[in-house]
Amino acid sequence: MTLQKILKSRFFGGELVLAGLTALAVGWKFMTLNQTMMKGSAGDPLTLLALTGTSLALACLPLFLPRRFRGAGFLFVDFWLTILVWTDLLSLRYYSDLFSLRNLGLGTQLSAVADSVMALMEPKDALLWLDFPVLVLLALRLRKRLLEIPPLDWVRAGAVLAAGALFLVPFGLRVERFQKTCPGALSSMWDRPAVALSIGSLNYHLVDLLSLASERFRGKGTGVGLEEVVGWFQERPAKASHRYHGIAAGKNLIVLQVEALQSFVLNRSIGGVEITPNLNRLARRGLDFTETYHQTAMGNSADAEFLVNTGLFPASTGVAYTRYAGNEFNSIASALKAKGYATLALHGDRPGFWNRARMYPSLSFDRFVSNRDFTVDSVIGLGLSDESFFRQSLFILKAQKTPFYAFLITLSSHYPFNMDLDKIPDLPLGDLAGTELGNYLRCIHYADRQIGAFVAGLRREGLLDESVLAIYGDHPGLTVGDRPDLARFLGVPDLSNPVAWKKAQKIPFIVRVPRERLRGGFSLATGQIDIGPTLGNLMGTDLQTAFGQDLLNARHGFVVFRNGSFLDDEAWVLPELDVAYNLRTGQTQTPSEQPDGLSRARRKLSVSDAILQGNLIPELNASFQ
Ligand code: GP9
Ligand code: MN
Repeated sequence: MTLQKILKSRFFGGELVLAGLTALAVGWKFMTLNQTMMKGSAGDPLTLLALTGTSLALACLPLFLPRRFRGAGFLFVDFWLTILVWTDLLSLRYYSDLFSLRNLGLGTQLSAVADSVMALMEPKDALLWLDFPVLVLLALRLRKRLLEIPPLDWVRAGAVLAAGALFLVPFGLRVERFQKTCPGALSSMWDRPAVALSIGSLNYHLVDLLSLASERFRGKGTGVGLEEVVGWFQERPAKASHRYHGIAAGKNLIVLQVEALQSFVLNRSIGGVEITPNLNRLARRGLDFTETYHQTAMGNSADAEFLVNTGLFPASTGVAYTRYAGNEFNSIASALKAKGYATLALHGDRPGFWNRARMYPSLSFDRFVSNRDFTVDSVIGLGLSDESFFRQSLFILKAQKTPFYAFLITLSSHYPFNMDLDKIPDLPLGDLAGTELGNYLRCIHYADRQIGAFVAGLRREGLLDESVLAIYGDHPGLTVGDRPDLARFLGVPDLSNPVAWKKAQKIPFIVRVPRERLRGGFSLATGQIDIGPTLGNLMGTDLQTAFGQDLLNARHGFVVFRNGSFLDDEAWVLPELDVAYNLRTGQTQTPSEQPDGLSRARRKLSVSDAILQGNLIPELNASFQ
């Protein structure tokens, strides 16, 4: 049958050809997008099939329209999907990231980006629109043949629906396979390009749309309204004292978030070599919070940043950085900005990772120095080596208008700790050589050395005593598989007792106050959520909507974890398991010994969730006035 005949045949009316062409055009564009991100990424047969299937399913949608609108329907589908591909391309050029519907609400940031959009366009982008003249011609032709097109009847609609569902089968299979190989990646969306490379860029957008739609459908479920949120803050007990308030007011604030830094490495040696001599010195001469626990959930590094900078809990599902970048926040940066500080975040990875490029403006960072801005002269693992990162960051801070708040996030000590081992110095690891723990110790030793060089640089430039320097670990790096090696290293029989393992996962939190005016060890239970209020106190600001406490003016520690468990200075309670542990002995005790803690913990989480889900910070701020 010739094309002419096909076009003329009644059943295969031109509309099916048009649907096929639309699918072909759309599929080709998204495949090109995949190829742009990484050559060969659309080569996996199932990914290819899933991409084609989804394109066909979307191209079927106009067939449900009344016949006079169908031609326009195909153009509509092709037009918006082409816009989507183009937005992705521009977003990749600007953020090294893909577009997400979740970032649609970031109107405030649009003006900043708008100027660059024109600059980001490239002549070859015109190729994306090459199919349009052909489709327009065919659509017009279809319109002329209106009467020959079958009207939308139930049988026909059913057939189209069945075909569409069939086309989506490879999508379902691909997503299922991805979820098995990379659990949690779809709900946290920490690296959108990585997801799109695996399942296909068009399918990534479909997942993005479906997850957003299902959240909206399920609604905002905390059951806690604004009045209750305001009430919770009003009823909050006042601080016990105001010691050291504003002791570093007007000074710079430099916060270092160190990748996978755990506290067991401090004050330990291996083969006669001190693992973290620089952190040890800082801890000795500064404020050292020795009982600090990470509170991160699905968002790892991003959750740590979020906890510290906003004093809110991580999102109950998904990740605050990728889900709520459109919200308004009170943060360390917003509080200091109000006092005339310049605010900047520095990190040697792609700006789109963890949605940072979108989240930082919402956290009131004026500037984000990413691998786009650094000279990427040496790479370890995921990005710029810590050595180069600190060397260049020092240079940037030196030129920075003061006072400033600089938030630095390191990268080289990232799991699995073996990515570029030849680039970092060895340690006399003995029988730990080649193990994950051994590699971890090497990475941490390397990170410590770079921190030492950075601190020496700050001193040389006259910045050290003009700044508060805070350092903490974002989350543990070692896994359960490392337990036997770690027990041997620590010289304990085993770490299978939950309390022993919980403690082995503690992170450091160290603060150096200008001229080392404050020193001391603090053993109250500390969480990352306490870091913002504690630094705020030293800087003379108040983070009114933070859930943590200023540790310099607190009598007792209280740390709530995202899963609803919590600990104080005595016990660790896991309500879901109906068990509690004495933190000193590791023995179990009944959770009912902590009745207040349980309701306090629940309340904190639900009020924080209500703020996040309802974007309540503006109303809360108004209520404080
Ligand atoms: C990526 C880095 C690592 O930029 O922050 O993130 P993580 O995998 O630890 O969340
Ligand atoms: Mn991390």
